Parts: sequence; C-alpha cells; structure tokens
Amino acid sequence: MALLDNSTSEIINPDTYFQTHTPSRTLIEDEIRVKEFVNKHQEAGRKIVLVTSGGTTVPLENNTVRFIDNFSAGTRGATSAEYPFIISVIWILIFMHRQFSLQPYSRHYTHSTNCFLDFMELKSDGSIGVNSKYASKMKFVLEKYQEFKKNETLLLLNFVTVTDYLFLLRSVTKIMSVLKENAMYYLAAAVSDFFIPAQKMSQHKIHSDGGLTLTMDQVPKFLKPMVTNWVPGGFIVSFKLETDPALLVDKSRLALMRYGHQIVIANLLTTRKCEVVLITRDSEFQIKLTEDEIAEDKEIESKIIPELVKRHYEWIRNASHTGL
Ligand code: 9Z3
Repeated sequence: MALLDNSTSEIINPDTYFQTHTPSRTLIEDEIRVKEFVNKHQEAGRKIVLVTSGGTTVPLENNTVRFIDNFSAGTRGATSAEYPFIISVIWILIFMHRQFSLQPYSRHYTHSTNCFLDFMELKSDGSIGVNSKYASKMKFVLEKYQEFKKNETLLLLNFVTVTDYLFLLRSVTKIMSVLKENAMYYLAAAVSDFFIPAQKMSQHKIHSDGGLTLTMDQVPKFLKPMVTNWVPGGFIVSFKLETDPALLVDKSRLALMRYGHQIVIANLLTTRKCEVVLITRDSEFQIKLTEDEIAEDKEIESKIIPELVKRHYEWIRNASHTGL
C-alpha cells in the first residue's frame, strides 16, 4: 500500500528547481519553433494567446515505469482554444498540451466513444465518405481547422511530466514577453502540486517486494516568477481547482493576491463544465450555463472567452492610461 503523507514536504524555490532538474530533450527545438512563430506574428502586429492544457505527470522512477497522473483530459484547454480570443477573423494560438490529450478541432473525434471508423461510411460506388449523420458538423470543424493550418496560426507543443511543463512554460513565456500586452496567458493545465525531486528518485524500477511509502516535495509555485520575471507585462489568467465549495473562492482570491496576476478562474471538479467564477482584484463574476444551454450542449468556454477578451481590452486601455 502506498502511504501518502505531505507533512514533511519541502518547498523548493523555483531557481533551485530549475538548477537541479533536467528539461525534456525537445526543449531547445521547441524554443526555436516558438521564437520563429512569435517573431513572424509579432512582425505582422498580431496578438498571441498561450493556452496550457491537460494534466502533468509525476514520475516515481528516473527510468520511469510508474508515474502519478491526474484526471484532466484537456477538455477545458482544447475547447477554449476554439473560441476567438482576439476580436479578428483569426487568432494566433500556442497550444501547450499534455501529449495525447485533447486538441482543438480534433477533440470532437479523437477521444470519442465512437471508433473513428464509425464516422465513415462505404458508398455504393465503393469509395469511402463521412457518415451523413456527422457530415455537417465535421464540415464546420474541418473548415475552421484548415483555416488555422493554412495560415500557420496554431503552434502545438507538448509536455508529459511536471518538469517538462515547468521548463517549457518558462521558455515559452520568456520568448512571448516581447509581445508585452499583446499576449494572453491562459493556464488551464492541471499542474501537479507534489513531486519527487530527481535526486531523491529511484534510478531504476522500484522493487515490488514490500509496501511502498512515498514522500513528495511541493512543486515550486511557478506563478510568482512567471508574473514577476518571465512575463512582467503579460495578461495572465490562471485556473484554480478545488473540490470543496467552501474553500473555492477564498483560495482563488488568495492565489490572485499572492501572485499578483490579473484573473483567477475558480472551478469545482464536479461543476466545472457548467459553472465558474472569474475573480479579479476587485470583483467576482459568475459564469453559468442555464438548463436550456446545457440541454443544447453549449460549452461554458463560449461564455468564458468573450468575457476574457473584453477584460483584456479594458486592461490594455487602462494600462496605457496609467502608463503601465
Ligand atoms: C483547471 O482548473 C481546469 O479548469 C481543469 C479542467 C483542469 C479543471 P479538464 O481538463 O479540467 O477539462 O478535464 N486547471 C487548473 C488547475 C491547476 O492546476 N491550477 C493550479 C492551482 O490550482 C494553478 S495553475 O494551484
């Protein structure tokens, strides 16, 4: 039996964390792709949104056989990424997601309970086509997806472990910092709170000849350096997940005060798809789907994103007035 006890958990500061951990092998290549992408769109005077999505894993062994995962399939991030973050025909997106989690557009098909073959049908002339039951929705999704591909306005990056995530987030946000207020950071990934530092981790597969007691350290609070050092002028929206409704708003407000960013979106595990609260320094704003909207399969992200777009614009306007 694994015994989890966080009473001895240490808090590592972010600098020490980055000095004592190793990024994924693809980090340098990812940084090059992000730089090219950001430069190209910055020159064209466009705004860019970073969406993080899906859950991070925590390996138990350096040669990883086992790891701790969380529930997130990346629905929030992938769904949000399909709604216009910028008031223009096309918005530019860096979608940083857990490998194999949901992605914008393909999400409608990849993790469906249908097998992908169910979306197809054999025609009488022997050719293959889209099953007519799904054709009109698929056409709509395909057109939007192809627009992004044609314009090269979607950059996909992926992570698996919490360490991959933190290194990648630091690199991407530092590169994006040149965009100043012309960027939004939408942090919907479900980031592990606890981990086993590399130097304390078993090198090889843990033997299974007895019980297992795990001692984990606290993952450093990356929002503080992100707000203060990585993207000091950025518009940052983070999510706060709780399961106890009595704690949700207070903990979200605490996060906002502690890290000093712009918005925390508070959500409960059980109601996250139909209700959230947007928390700013001086306001609380509930966004909720009505019974009718739920019955029509409306997605709450279709209400969250326009609200954020509005607030981003207001923030830019106020920042230019106050010279920030
Ligand atoms: C969220 O709260 C997301 O809304 C969900 C979405 C992970 C609940 P799904 O992927 O779920 O649609 O199934 N994300 C942020 C969770 C998180 O790790 N927040 C950190 C915290 O609470 C701060 S960034 O401390």
